[in-house]
Amino acid sequence: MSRIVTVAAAQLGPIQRAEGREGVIGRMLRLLERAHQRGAQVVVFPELALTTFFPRWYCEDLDEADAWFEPSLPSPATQPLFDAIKRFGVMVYLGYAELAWEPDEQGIVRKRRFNTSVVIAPNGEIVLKYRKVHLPGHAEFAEHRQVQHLEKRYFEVGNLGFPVVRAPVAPGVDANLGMLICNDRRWPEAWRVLGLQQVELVMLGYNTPSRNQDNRGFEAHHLRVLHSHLSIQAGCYQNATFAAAVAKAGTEDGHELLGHSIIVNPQGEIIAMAATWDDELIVADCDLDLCELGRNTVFNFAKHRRPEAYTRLVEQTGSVAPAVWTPSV
Ligand code: CDV
Repeated sequence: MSRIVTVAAAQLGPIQRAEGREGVIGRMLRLLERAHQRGAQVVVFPELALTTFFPRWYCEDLDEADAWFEPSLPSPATQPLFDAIKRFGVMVYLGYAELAWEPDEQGIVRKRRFNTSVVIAPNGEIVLKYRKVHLPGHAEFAEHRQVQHLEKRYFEVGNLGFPVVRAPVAPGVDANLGMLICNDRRWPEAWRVLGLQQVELVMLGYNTPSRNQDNRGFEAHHLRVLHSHLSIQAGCYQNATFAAAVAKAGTEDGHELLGHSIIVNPQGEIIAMAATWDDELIVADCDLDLCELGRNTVFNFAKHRRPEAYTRLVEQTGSVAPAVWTPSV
């Protein structure tokens, strides 16, 4: 019997800074209802799905940014989403800004902020939580940039690793579920940690500007989508997994975010893609048994991996210049 799960990528169009949670949740509820009507059992929303992509805005005092964060889930604002999840009986990936009071590395309980995603079960319980590891951007106001990208200011590096869990996703079908958030998709190490746990469906949300905003070199506009898709397709192929990669898209607070949300199979093929920069649903049937081929052949990790040759990967962060060869005569 095949293990088919119907997956929906629920792309969101822009969320303006002035738009309140209520408006956003209303849009998400409409997408959830349509996903349910189209038979979806798993619905994936973008990174930081409840607000504008606020790391483009500088706040001197971090506490001023608290309105963009969720101190609990469900919260009064997100309760309607949890109610709809139960009503439609779907599983949901939700990206949000998490405010947590918890001990730091010194054991001191303090206010902590993470760029987080959760998988919510059809009964409303949290199945799995992930906190973004690869935080792009900078922590201080950057004069050279036209648009700020202050993720390193607003968030701490995620401290939950890259967890994978096996959970029921459809009648009679359990799946190995993992998560990434936006910039993580560009790092093969992150995918491999999921692959080493036999992940079968990677859910990931993203907010990616359609131009390189660093202003320190030229990157052609059209390469932005290529690099996003290339990373996701390679991650799926090399780890024999499906992925649903879901964008926030369109002109948000005057700045373009690329859309092009995709669902990818374990061969690395795009099997569904968004065509707009608006709220849009794409749906694909994913037969999880297709993960077996790669996992048992080319990417049979137990047979072919050589961790003893990979020590640099965990012992070194930045690259170093290689040894220099010079001709003997
Ligand atoms: N939200 C992100 O992580 N965005 C990054 C941008 C800054 C390049 C990304 O990798 O898409």
